[in-house]
Amino acid sequence: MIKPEVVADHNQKQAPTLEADYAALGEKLARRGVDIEQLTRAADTFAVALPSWGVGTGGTRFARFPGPGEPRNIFEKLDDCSVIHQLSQATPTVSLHIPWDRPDDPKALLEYAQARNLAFDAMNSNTFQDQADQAYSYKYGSLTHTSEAVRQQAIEHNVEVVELGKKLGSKALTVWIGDGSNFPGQQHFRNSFAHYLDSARAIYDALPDDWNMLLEHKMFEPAFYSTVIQDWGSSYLAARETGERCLSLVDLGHHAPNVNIEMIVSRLAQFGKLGGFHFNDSKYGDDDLDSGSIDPYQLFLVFNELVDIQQADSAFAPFYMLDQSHNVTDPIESLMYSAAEVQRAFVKALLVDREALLGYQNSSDPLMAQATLKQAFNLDVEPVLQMARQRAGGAIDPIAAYRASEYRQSVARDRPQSGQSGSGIV
Ligand code: PSV
Ligand code: MN
Ligand code: MN
Repeated sequence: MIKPEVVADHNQKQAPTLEADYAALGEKLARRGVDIEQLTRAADTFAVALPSWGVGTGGTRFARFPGPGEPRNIFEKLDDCSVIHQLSQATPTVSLHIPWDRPDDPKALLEYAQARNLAFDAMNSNTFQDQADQAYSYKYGSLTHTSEAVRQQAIEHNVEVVELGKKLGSKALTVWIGDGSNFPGQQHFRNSFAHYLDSARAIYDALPDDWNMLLEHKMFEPAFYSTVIQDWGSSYLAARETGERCLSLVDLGHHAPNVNIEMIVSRLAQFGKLGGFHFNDSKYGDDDLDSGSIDPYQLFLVFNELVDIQQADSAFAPFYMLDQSHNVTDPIESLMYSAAEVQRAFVKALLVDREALLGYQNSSDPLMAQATLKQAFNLDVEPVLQMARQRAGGAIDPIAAYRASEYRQSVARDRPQSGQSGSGIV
């Protein structure tokens, strides 16, 4: 972790400006009847999981350009995650991907994480790649393959991931499969979905009572003609058929351009089936860009729905994770930046005057309805985020503190540059 003196020194230099900005924003909010202290406390409750694979440099299907000091194993990934949480104070958990992160000794891994103030979030299974020593290939599918033996192998992998997650204190399994087809006629749509339902049920049966199973849909890629779980409709149907604790997970990059994702959020939640999120941003497809980097207003509109649901149902607590791929930035910086962007969208959504909004909706005043949303979105809540971080022991400006710490340069001395790590094209 970064030396506490480095963070303290950074905060001390930034504190006078923050105090002034916080006081000014407090006055402004007070005029709107909002208590800034309450808002800062709410900001402090926000948490989003880190993807273990996100701390390595990703790549495209054309190339990967490894950065200095990339983590070589899950322990070094946790070291980087702990720095992100130390400075951002918004990322207390890590989501593992198996087999990429399979530990030899789960107990040792848990202790290592705990010593760094980290816990484990949802576990991710992987049947979109062949693994060393497996009997059958997933080239033509996994949980939906025409062969029962291949399906069984994929089911058993998921069950193994659940068993591992139990030892690590996780409470959810996220299932994303790449199964689909590249040519019309290649796959029987009904049969493959029926296989999916059977496989999902078999996995669900192995789930502990206090676990959730999260089904992640994605429109295309790696399959370019049809994908078995391609949209929220297929995801919803599968979750509904599988069981009560089986829910849909929305990855922001997994939809067709211009799709109204906030409305999907609302629909799934209305029927009790919204279980989780993968945050990122995109311009064309599953670009896995940093959250809020392309369309922060969409992120805000998604949180506007989430906050609306949360206020109606206090038990609503979806699993949140960042799912990004960093090709040209330092992954630690990108993840800290993204965590703050998602937190910012959450805080702004809390500022929406819901009573006024409902009034404008009921009186058919579209201009004022959208102006009510914009009033919250346009407010700069940076001092609230900074104050929440500082009070929790993090850095007022995480990127500046990280650069001042020279953490990257220091780990680069111990970790030789490699072309191996990173998740590649997914
Ligand atoms: C697939 O595109 C995905 O969004 C799934 O969540 C995978 O687990 C992840 O990306 C791998 O990077
Ligand atoms: Mn995802
Ligand atoms: Mn994705």
